[in-house]
Amino acid sequence: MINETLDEIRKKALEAIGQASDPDRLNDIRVSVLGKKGELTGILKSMKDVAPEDRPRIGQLVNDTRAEIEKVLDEQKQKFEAAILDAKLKSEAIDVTLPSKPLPVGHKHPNTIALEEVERIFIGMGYEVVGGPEIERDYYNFKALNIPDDHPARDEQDTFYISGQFLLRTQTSSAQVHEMEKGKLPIKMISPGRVFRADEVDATHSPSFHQVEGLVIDENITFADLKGTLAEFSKKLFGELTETKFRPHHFPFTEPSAEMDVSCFKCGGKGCRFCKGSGWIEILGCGMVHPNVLRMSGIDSKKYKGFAFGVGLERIALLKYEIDDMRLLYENDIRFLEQF
Ligand code: 2U9
Repeated sequence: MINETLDEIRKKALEAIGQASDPDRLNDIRVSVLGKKGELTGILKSMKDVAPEDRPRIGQLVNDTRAEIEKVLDEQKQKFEAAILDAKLKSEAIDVTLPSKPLPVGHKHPNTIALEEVERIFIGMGYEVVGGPEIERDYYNFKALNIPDDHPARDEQDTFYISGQFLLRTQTSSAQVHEMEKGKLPIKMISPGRVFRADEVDATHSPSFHQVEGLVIDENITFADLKGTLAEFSKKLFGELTETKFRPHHFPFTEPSAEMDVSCFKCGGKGCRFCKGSGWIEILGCGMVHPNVLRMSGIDSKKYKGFAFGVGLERIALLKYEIDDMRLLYENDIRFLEQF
């Protein structure tokens, strides 16, 4: 009788194990068959009804059945665990031979693109790129550049004064004065950098913008060197067909001084909306370095001559990329910057 019941329990348990679809179900079977209140445990409890001489044999039978069910349960559990591990490994597998996902790459600011272009052109002509401090002494920003104490450019409205003799430079010429003071000649340099002027913000003005200034000092430098250099620069920047025109002007630090126009690179000089019908576009200021400027930095103005020029970097960027409002260059709207 017990034999048959045991056989029944064994068959039922093995069948249930064979049909179990996950480890939880296996656990339920373990509890219902082998647990404290399980079917097999129930048999052990009813051993008291078995004749004493039969007990060892029945006991052995129960233990064998238990061992067999446990063994099948364990095997099945291991199969499930192996399958789960296998699925996990498959889902986490990385194919290292796949090409990488493209990472979003930033864009250069139009000012940076324009600066790199200008630097490339002058480096190609043998110029050195020299930086300088944005906070300057009054002397380097004004006096050494032949801008006397009562000159309108010193007006509080134009210059951010810090304290005492210190101010935010209004032009990068100050960096060139430092270079001249070193006493190493000849000089052939450009000095790009940020400058500051107490201007209201509008489409063409900002209290902080960038300049690239150039300075060449050597024996026998003439206005022809200046014209040739800047004509070549213009062709490289705006195209080989670009023509240049010099108009007389005045700067305290150069004598004679001029402003340079380039033929409109949109219409080729015929006149269009871009050049406001004139065929010319104003690009930069320039001139022969004033003898006072050379002398103040300890350079023999009889022996040495120089030419200098200054260009607004934002102006170049606005023209080259046909941007009609300078404020766009400072807002750093990614949708704007992505176009360049
Ligand atoms: C030294 C001597 C002379 C630099 C020069 C200009 C003319 C000029 C403007 C361009 C647009 C300023 O940014 S802007 O508003 N600059 O017109 N700059 S000559 O002359 C120098 C520089 C250094 C020692």
